[in-house]
Amino acid sequence: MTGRHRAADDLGGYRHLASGKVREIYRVDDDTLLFVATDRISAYDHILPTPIPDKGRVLTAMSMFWFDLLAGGDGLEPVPNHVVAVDDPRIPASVRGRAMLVRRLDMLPVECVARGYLTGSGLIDYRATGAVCGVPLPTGLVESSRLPEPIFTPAAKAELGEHDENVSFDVVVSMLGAERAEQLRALTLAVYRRAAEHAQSRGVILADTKFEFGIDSGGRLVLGDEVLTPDSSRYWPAEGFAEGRVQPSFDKQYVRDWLTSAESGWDRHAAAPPPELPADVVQATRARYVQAYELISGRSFEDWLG
Ligand code: Q0N
Repeated sequence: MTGRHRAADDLGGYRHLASGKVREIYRVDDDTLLFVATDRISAYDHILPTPIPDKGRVLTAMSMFWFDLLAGGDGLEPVPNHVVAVDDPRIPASVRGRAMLVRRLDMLPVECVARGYLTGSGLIDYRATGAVCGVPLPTGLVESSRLPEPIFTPAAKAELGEHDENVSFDVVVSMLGAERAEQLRALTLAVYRRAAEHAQSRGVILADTKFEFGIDSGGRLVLGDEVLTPDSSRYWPAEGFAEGRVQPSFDKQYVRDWLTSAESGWDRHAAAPPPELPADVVQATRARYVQAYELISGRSFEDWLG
């Protein structure tokens, strides 16, 4: 331990098991975990000191919309997931609406990323090598280019605070074997295509997304973590999309614009932690999360568990 992170506390008598930047996992019993989305928000690799009210509930509602759709809600092949319940007496009242009871899985140590557009670490790899995770791409692509077809760009999990490391498909084969690796690639791309098509129909581009899979007690591959949220995905407004420039983030653009404005007084390349967000930036950002959920799901956030 570096000492930069304090251990998270237990919750409602459940032992704290693991932390993400903005999520926490607790042990309920031998087979069941409590997966909690917090209101914390990250930007420029920092967790900001100001929470976004309802962010945890919106992201949980959005994950559940996608888990339900992928489980057959769209009439296509059901994709199994780890969710047991979101409305259950075992969920402490303090986290109701932003917590899921999930089945304990044997998590695979690979971040399964699908990309339909070129940006972020994909663009960096492409500029250096002409490929992303060993997948060769045509010459002449630029920031935000749509790819000829979606690609599987796995990453190996890094320690908390480090960036996951992009790896080639062959590294996944060496870690998990060819059969499991091919199954992961096929499922990741199939789920991405399904979600991107749905998002497109709602006027939103799903540029890329990251899944975590686990193996259940019957040896089946199961979707874990949260899925297709703005924290695990890049969502861009379809309106105004143009390659050749960085696209505005559907959810975090107000935060980024303010943090990089003179008004914040913050230098994102210096060591200092980011400052508290002003109330108007918090409210605009909360509204963007709610808008993204309602647009993509066609559901009203008011109807989500309160
Ligand atoms: C688990 N993590 C990943 C998000 C990322 N269903 C499960 N069964 C067993 N373990 C896990 C899950 C799930 N999901 C996944 N850690 C444990 C890391 N998390 C940490 C919290 O933030």
